[in-house]
Amino acid sequence: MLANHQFQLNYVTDLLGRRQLDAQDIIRQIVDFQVAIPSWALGTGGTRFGRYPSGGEPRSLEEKIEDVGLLHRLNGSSNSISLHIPWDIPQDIPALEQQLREQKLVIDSVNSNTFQDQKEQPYSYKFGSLLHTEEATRQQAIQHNIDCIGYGKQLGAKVLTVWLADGSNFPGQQHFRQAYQRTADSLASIYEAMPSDWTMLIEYKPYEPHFYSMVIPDWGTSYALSQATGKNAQVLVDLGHHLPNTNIEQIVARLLHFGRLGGFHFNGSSYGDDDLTTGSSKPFQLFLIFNELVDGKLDQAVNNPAVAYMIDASHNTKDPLEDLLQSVNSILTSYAKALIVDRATLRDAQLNNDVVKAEEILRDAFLTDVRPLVMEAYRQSGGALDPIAAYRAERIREQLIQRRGKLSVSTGL
Ligand code: PSV
Ligand code: MN
Ligand code: MN
Repeated sequence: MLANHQFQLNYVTDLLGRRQLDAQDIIRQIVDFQVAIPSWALGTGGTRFGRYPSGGEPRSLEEKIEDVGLLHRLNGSSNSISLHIPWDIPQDIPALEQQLREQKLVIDSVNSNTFQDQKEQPYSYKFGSLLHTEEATRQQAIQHNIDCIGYGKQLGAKVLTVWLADGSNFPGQQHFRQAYQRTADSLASIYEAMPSDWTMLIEYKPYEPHFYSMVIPDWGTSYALSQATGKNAQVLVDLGHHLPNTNIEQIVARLLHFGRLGGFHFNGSSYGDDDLTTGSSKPFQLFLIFNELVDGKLDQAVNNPAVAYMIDASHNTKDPLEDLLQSVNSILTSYAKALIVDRATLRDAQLNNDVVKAEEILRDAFLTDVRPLVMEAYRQSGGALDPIAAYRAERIREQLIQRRGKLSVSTGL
C-alpha cells in the first residue's frame, strides 16, 4: 500500500510542481486543518422515525471521548470534541482532563439545548425559549446557556453555540418583531455572562421544528443578531440549514467580508437538514465553499476571526465512525482542491470578464486527483493511509460491541 501511495504521491507532486505549486506546503496545510466531532454524531440517529443502533455506541461522555480519540488516531484530523448539555454534563473533571490529554483532544464548543424539556424543568419550551412571551421561561433558557458556559469553562472550551428551535407554526401565532427583540435581549443577557475570551456562535435554520416561521431563519438574521450582541458574537453556517439551491458559497463570502463568519457545521444535504455524509452528493458545492474560505484567508483585506469547524451529521444507515471518517476525508479533499486553485489567473479572468477561463480554472482544480496529498497528510500526522480500511481491518466496531453491547444507544438528534 505504501509503495502504491508513494508512486501516486510522486506523480501529483510532479504535476503540481509544473504549476509552480509545492506539494509539501499543501500537505502541511492539510495536516494543520482540524475539524471538531460533535458528541451526538457518534451514535445513529437523525430521525424521528425508527432508530437502528449500530451496536457499541458510546454510553457516557468518557466513551464519547474514547471514540473521538480513536478517530483522531486514525486520521490525525479530529482533535476536538463538541459537547451538548445536558447530554454531556461533565462529572469527574480531573479524570476527564487526563483522558483528553492522553487522547490529545480538546473540547472546542458547548452547545445549549432549549429544544427539549428536561425532567424537573419548571417551565416548558413548547412555545419557545429565548423568545418566549413569559419572562420566567426566558430566564430559565438564559440560565441554561449560562450554565453551559460554566460546564465549558471547567474543561477549557471557549465557544458557546446557540441553535434555537424557536418559531411558530401558524400565521398570527407570533408577533414577528417582538419575538425577534425578545431573542436579541435574551442573547444579550447570555453574552454579558460570557468571559471576554469566549465566542458566541449564532446558528440559523430556515425551518424545522417549526414550519411557518423560525426566529433565526437565515444568515441575515444571525448577522443582525451578532452585530447587536457584540464583537464576540459570530454567525454559524450549517450546510444543511438552507433551502434547496441556496448559494452557500456566496453567503460564506459575504460573512467573511463582514468579518462575522465564526463557525461551520459540515454535513450533506439534498432537501433540508438531512445531516448526511459531508460531500456525499454535492462535492462541487463543497469545493466552491472551500474556495471562498481559502480565498478569504489569503486576502489581507479580510478581517475575520479563526473559523471553528465541526461536523454536524447524524443518521441511521452507516456505522457512525465510518461516516465521520468519510466526512473528514471529503472535507480535507475539498480543502486540498481549493488550495491548488490558480488564484492569480482566476483574478485576471474575473477582471477581464473571461467567464469561460474563470470557470475552467475552478474546474481544473476540482478535477485534479488530490487524494494522495490527503493520504500523505494522514501518514505524516501518524494516522493510517486509509483510515476506513484500518478501522475495518482492526475490527473496531466488533470490539466496541463486545465491550458496550449490541443495543447501547448514544444520545443524539
Ligand atoms: C438541529 O437542526 C441541529 O442539527 C442544529 O444543526 C444544531 O447545530 C444541532 O442540531 C445540535 O443542536
Ligand atoms: Mn448544526
Ligand atoms: Mn441541523
